[in-house]
Amino acid sequence: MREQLNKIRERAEAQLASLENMQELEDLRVQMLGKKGEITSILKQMGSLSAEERPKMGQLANEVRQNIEQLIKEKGQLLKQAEQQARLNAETLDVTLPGEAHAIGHKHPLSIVLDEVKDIFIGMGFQIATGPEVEWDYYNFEALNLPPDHPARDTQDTFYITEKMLLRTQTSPVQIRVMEKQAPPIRIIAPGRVYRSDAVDATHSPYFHQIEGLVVDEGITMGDLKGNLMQFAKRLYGDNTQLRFRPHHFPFTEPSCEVDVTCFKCGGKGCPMCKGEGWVEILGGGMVHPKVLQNGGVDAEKYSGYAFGIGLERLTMFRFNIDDMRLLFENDIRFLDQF
Ligand code: 2NL
Repeated sequence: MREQLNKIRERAEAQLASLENMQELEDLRVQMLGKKGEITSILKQMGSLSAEERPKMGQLANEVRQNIEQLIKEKGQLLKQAEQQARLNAETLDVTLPGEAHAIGHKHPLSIVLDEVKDIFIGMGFQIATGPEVEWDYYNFEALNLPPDHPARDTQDTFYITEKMLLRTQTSPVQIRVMEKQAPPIRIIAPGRVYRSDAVDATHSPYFHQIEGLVVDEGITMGDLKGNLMQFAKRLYGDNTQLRFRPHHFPFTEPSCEVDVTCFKCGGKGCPMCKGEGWVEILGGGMVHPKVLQNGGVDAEKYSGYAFGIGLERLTMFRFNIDDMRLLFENDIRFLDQF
């Protein structure tokens, strides 16, 4: 029995030396020390020993068991360390490698200029109003005093959905809707996309953006229009900017005007940008026609108002020196990355 025990110990030592992982180690533990293990089966034979031999064998068996337990524990620690080291080697991270560059988007030039325009008008007490792009003929034309035979109403110029429904050609319908809902004082700008049946070229597109403004209150005059727009132009183009008002005609304003700013390229001396004029046109406006006020439910005896319309594409092209409007809609990343 002594010999058997020593053999077991030797075999355990030999197997431990060639073990390679925790699972094999656990298998060995069960085989040696488990309930049906080799040590246990030796202990079961103890009954056949003499009373003298029994405690000696018992002691030896315990020694061998403790010995093997100790060896398994040590081997276990070694294996654990080796496994950890192997994991560390496999998961090595080179922090000096260049990172993956993520391109972050940025505002479209139209949005850059629109946000600036909004900021300026918000600073003067205006609110931003929006409305549907698919509009009733009533809000787009009729309420704005556009007679049935007006050229803008021609199917050649406007995208009709049905006889009474169309893609808005201006953002004025938003302002009619605001007048219907809200009593004066009204101070709003209505920015948004509008549609005209135009062929694409360097200065035309079937869709573009308008920023319309509307102020309605008691005692509003052309002086308010001039003062507010002067303030706007100076904020947008600098304090030296001057405005020139030219008489014009719109069906929805009376009197009406077109407004030029001193050419920001040459400062007014005359250059190719302003075609030698020293001035470039940036907007149209005027005093809201009394019929239009009434169509919006506003008492034209008590209140008066001014309105204006600005083309966002034109403003943006001036601002960034862009000579072809198509660039603003083609979404060529080589162009957009410059802003
Ligand atoms: C342009 C400039 C303009 C308006 C828009 C307007 C809106 C209401 C009442 C009266 Cl609700 N007018 N908008 C006025 C003048 C000019 O846009 O060149 N349009 C063709």
